[in-house]
Amino acid sequence: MLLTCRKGVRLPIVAAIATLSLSLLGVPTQAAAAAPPDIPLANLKAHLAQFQAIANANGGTRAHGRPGYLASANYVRDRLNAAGFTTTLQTFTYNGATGYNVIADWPGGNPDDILMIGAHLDSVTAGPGINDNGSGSAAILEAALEVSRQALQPAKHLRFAWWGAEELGLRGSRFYVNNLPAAERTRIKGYLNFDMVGSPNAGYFVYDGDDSDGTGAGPGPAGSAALEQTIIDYFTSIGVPTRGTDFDGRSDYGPFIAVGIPAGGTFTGAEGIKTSAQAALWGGTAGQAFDPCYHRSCDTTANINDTALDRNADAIAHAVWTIATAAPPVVVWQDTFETATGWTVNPSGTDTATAGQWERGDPEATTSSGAKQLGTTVSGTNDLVTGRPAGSSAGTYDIDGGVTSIQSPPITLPSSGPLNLSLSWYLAHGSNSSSADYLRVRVIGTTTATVLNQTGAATNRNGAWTTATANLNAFAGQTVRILIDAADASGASLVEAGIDDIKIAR
Ligand code: PHI
Ligand code: ZN
Ligand code: CA
Repeated sequence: MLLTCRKGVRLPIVAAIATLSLSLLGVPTQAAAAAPPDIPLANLKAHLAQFQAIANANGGTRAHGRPGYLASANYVRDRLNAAGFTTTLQTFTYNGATGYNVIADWPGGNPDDILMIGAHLDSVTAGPGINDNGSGSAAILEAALEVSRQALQPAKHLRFAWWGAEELGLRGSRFYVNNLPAAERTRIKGYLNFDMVGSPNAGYFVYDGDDSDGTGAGPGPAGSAALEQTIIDYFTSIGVPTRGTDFDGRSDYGPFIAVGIPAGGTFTGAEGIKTSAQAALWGGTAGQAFDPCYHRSCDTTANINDTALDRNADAIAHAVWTIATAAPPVVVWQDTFETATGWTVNPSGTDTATAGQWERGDPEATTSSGAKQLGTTVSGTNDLVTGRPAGSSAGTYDIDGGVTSIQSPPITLPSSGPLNLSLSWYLAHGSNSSSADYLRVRVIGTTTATVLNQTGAATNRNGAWTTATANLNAFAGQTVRILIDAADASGASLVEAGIDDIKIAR
């Protein structure tokens, strides 16, 4: 346990003067104590004892619709209010009973860049639910209280949530996500979920957001892999091996990934049986469930592996501090195509297209067996498009006769990374297309990187904006150009393409 002082950190004199002068300039300074904290196990266990006492006083359960649930919600909310959080008790109805979500916002941070952390607070009716999910509830509560103790000023806005009625089908988290206004939904850039993190016969599972295991459900929304890696990094740092657990939506992150919000989390196992390989990896008992009291009356304070609970709480703190206090990416270069920035059509002079050449403008929509050229852009009014007008039919201003290309102005990249390019694109074609047709985006410096290479096919493909990303670290310090080309080759086909919002961020 790290017992060094958190608030009264003694800064070296030079750092102290630098900090002082920054504060005199009105520049917000982040206390040097932003290192992820070590969450005290005793605090976690005190919360679990309170959840147990609440169950004991309310018929042995903290289930949806029972008084022990609302008492649990009030316990959590009172502590957050006392710590300076702005809390809301969101109500919903399920199965004829009122359910409650406790939502707690930490004031400050970028309101357009929200990190959410959640856990379900309800138990099943059969028992007090101390591992499922007093453990996750206590762990995120203690992380929130530590944010307050440190007076953390993260770059991101932090929002913690305790969900009701998870055990009846993710009811509280579904209600929350489905009732978020669309604008608010897009501000939530990540969601971390903790459901069962103190299983007595614990495994150390991290949600397989990148589907590197290749089992069950596929990968989560873009960004889930990075959340997974941040959590794995912590366990690696303490020498605890982890394994993936399928990202199948069997807990409150399900509604988040369903609307495209990246998610991550940990899990120490439920009714599944620990294999001998897993017992060799982590200790514990092979041939026995990770939690033999899963959904039973014996899921009490005696049903907790202290080491697992402590490690997971520290992993949560590590993830929250790392993600929320990371310096926001700086845009190195971007083009939204709203104004002319010096792109050159046919830069090599070898283009063969006879129609549908790249141009910047306000695109007109065409349809032919579905959307082809899109009349919508990703931002603003203009994009880069192959033949801006609609013409009298979809085939009028599509690409014809060969290749059309367009090249960006020179872009000077900073000498160190990380450098990440993102862009939006679509390729649309009719069933008369073939693999000879394509849309390609390359970055050209001393070497060439292919960002996108989408070929056609003899099927109908409708236009739909999609994002592509590429790492440009290899080009750090170089002056590069982006070259975009598209082709209707090898026989006339209906081919349309568009590009918008190219961004390089560090
Ligand atoms: N949500 C289940 C248990 C569970 C937790 C399953 C986490 C998978 C994962 I990952 C329950 O509350 O019973
Ligand atoms: Zn459960
Ligand atoms: Ca999977």
